[in-house]
Amino acid sequence: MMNVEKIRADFPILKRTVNGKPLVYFDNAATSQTPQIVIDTIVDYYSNYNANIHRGVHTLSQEATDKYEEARIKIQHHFNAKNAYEIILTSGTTHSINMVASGFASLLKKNDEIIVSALEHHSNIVPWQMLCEKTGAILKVIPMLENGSLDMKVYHNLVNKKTKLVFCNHVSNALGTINPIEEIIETAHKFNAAVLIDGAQATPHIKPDVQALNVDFYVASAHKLCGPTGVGLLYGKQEWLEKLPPYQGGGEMIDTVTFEKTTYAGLPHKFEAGTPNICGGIAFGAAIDYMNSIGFDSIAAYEEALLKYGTEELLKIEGVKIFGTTAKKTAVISFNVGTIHPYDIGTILDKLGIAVRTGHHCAQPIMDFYKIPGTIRASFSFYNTKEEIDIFITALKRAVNMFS
Ligand code: C6P
Repeated sequence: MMNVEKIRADFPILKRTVNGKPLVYFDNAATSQTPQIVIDTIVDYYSNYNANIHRGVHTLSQEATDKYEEARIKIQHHFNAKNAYEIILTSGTTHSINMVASGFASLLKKNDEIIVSALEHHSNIVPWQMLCEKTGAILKVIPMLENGSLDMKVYHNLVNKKTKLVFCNHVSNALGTINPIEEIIETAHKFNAAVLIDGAQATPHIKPDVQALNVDFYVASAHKLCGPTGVGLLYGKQEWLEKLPPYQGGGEMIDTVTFEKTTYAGLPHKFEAGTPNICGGIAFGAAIDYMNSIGFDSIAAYEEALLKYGTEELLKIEGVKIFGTTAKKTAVISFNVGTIHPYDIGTILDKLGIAVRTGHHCAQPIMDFYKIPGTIRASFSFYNTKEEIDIFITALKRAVNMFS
């Protein structure tokens, strides 16, 4: 059993007020809050061993390098990657996807096919459209169904021997749907297509095992799982990372440089040009330790109870329509109330101390599917409580009354 009061005490921000009311933070899918141990790790880095890594023989540089590489190993173990050098530290999910998309420009030819799901964040759509413009490859879409799941029958018909790559999120940010990524990966592999899974919304709730999934690329951002912003990972199978060309040229990604020819460093450095977010990487490791100290089974069970309670209470309010109603979903509730604009409700909730996200959630194709401008999205974390849901429901009723 999780001791939520004890966990809440780890997060200094949860003690603050907003507009004179205790903060109720239900915007965890946008970014999670930061526990003291991660804040302390950041302070410790800048107070005691701030230095550039892989470059110096001096003590501070050695200490920073050791901590950074220790973080990479923590991340490797967390995702169960076979090798630490298959973990590329990036600035986040968006950066990781762009790295792979840019690399595939040299592997695709005209009329090759790549497949995207209808449930994607813009980060997992736009880089691929740019890739298609460059290469003449064709983008195919797995459609979605009314309940927010993917139409897997269509997927099975879309994959064929022209398919080179399939990319899909593990969990939809706008709806919370957990996608059948095992089936997506297995089917793609029958046709030798590579698969990239966007784990930005799954990693706060689920511990992915990249070897068991047999996935080719898995990407995520630290800031969604109690780490800092500006850091994330690209996991890639060794054979794929070796096939892809470097994303950027610069310091630390080379083996030798002359004006005639440059040879590149091995993995992971080939993809880590320039000074990385050293402190961020180390703090990412601390965040993973923190999440594991709570335990992903406990997190999933607790958040499921919050989701169930929140959904039941919300549906008692007249006019509420929830988008994304699959049985397998994370603790995200995307909804509207009658014809009230989501932004209007979000603004009033903020006046009452409650943080939710409103709008299209960087997933406009999903909003177009439902023919709505956007939704109100309440996304829960393991440090939220049923009491906070009660406060949210009372506030929402007040907001709705103001508009009816
Ligand atoms: N979604 C949300 O409120 P970055 O910004 O690179 O850390 O993550 C981008 C991203 C990619 N894929 C998915 C599924 C995501 O949810 C996100 C970020 C936030 O839903 C901010 S837009």
